[in-house]
Amino acid sequence: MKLPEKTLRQLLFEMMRIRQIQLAIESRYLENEMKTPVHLCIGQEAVAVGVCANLKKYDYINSTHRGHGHYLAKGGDLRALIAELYGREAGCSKGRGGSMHLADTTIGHYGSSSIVGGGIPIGTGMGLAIKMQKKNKVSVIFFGDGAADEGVLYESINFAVLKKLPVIFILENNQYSVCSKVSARQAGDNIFHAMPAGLLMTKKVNGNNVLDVYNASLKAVARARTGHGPSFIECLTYRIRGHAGCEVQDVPGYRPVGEIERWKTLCPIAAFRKKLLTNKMITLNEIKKMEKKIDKQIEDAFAFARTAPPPKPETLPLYLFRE
Ligand SMILES: Cc1ncc(C[n+]2csc(CCOP(=O)(O)OP(=O)(O)O)c2C)c(N)n1
Ligand SMILES: [Mg+2]
Repeated sequence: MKLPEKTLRQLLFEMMRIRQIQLAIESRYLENEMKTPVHLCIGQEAVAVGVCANLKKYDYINSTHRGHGHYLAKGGDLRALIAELYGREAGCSKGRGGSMHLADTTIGHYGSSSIVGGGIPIGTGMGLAIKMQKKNKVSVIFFGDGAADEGVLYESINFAVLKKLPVIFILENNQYSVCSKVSARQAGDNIFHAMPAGLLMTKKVNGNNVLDVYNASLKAVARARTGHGPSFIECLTYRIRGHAGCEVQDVPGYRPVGEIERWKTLCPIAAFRKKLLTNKMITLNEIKKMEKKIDKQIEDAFAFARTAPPPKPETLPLYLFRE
């Protein structure tokens, strides 16, 4: 399938934007002004971008602790993201959530969770709500390979298949759960093989190829919107940084020598950029302009967040669940 040049350039722009924002967060993280753990998605940008490019604003997503990319790709406001990291009232979760608890229901982002696998049953339930309300929406759930170790995934898949729900399960397999390699936790190389064959669309794609992710999720979205039920897409990718924090905070010794360097050569952005340049769909000058535009947005967002007021102490009891 041939995509319009505009769409291809947009995919590149979105991935570059997420990368530059991650790097900017990382470079300021040791100042210790952001009072939140951060889980960077450097190297995994193609998954968020390839999937969300097929979604409408009114579609739902549920995200994870490593969720900056999902939030931005779904159209989340950058100022509100950075303000959230700085614990400001203007943050997308009013400064109470931090990096792992981003949410903005106005763009269909129904939250990210520090509970691994936490978004899976929620997003499945949202699929049930869509079906019962006869809405033309889809519910996308992003989760990691660590969440695929949990029973809740298989219960939710069963329920989604049984009820033919418009749910799309996006497994972002970056091959590690903290320091534990996927091969030490899963019986086979392919987690998607564990899905009930023939009962839902299952696919494994190169999660570092934005077009592969885009094409697979395009099909999944079309199936979900036409009442054909759930899909499961395993996106193989790699976490370039440590589990949490910035590069210097990575724990040494749990990854084989050379593995990070090898995956750096498979960077989803560099590969796609090269493809567009080779096919004369973009020029280097245009890419430079994109970078500058993003840098400006980043400067603006950090300046905004740093000077924005924190929540007032007397408002602390607000937004808590009470019976
Ligand atoms: C239910 C639960 N179990 C364990 C943890 C501790 N924990 C936090 S992040 C993480 C790794 C999750 O790995 P994965 O789902 O692959 O996501 P990734 O960090 O690779 O993006 C674990 C085990 C948790 N937060 N919640
Ligand atoms: Mg993982």
